[in-house]
Amino acid sequence: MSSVMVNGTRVETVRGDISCEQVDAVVNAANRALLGGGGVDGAIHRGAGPELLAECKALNGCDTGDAKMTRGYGLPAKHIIHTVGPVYSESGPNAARRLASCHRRSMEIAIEHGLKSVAFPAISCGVYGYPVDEAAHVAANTVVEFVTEHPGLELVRFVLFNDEALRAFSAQIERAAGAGGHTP
Ligand code: AR6
Repeated sequence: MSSVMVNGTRVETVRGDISCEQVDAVVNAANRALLGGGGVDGAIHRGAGPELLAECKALNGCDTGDAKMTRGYGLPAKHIIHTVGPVYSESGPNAARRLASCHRRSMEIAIEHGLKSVAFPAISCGVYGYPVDEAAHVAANTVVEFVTEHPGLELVRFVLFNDEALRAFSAQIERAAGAGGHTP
């Protein structure tokens, strides 16, 4: 677990199930169809209920690296920002750029809608096969850079499912915050 302040935004890591997070928006690690799946996507659809699938059907899918928002329905979170991470083995040199784009687009949408708190899972680190240390490096750099340039978010929380991911994301956030952030 770690917590740093960067330009007025708290950036933190916790261990847990993202579908239980009480924040303005949880980010879903979805696929391009946006019609549900396993892992984070399964937990979010189960928690939100069938109305979520109905809203997702009207979105006409989502490109890799982009994001689209829905209501949270039965989740404690008010909104869900669905993003599509890269499949690591298919993305070659584009993997990091696409993963960074997922994080950036999700935070842009949150700010556009006046949201203050966003929770991310370890996008692409499950079925999509992104090595967790590499993904943590990209996610931490992208979030720290984004909040340094865009004030408005009060909280960006990474919700990790296991100790390996928690350790990797905590270390990378502390490193990325480095000169810019401070530990309270
Ligand atoms: N809360 C937080 N983290 C979780 C949870 C949870 N409830 N469940 C799993 N994780 P994944 P991806 C962790 O596979 O790699 C789906 O079928 C998990 O341990 O959910 O982006 C979609 O429909 C891993 O570290 O997402 C897509 O088809 C991380 O979250 C595809 O999988 C991401 O694992 C997306 O694959």
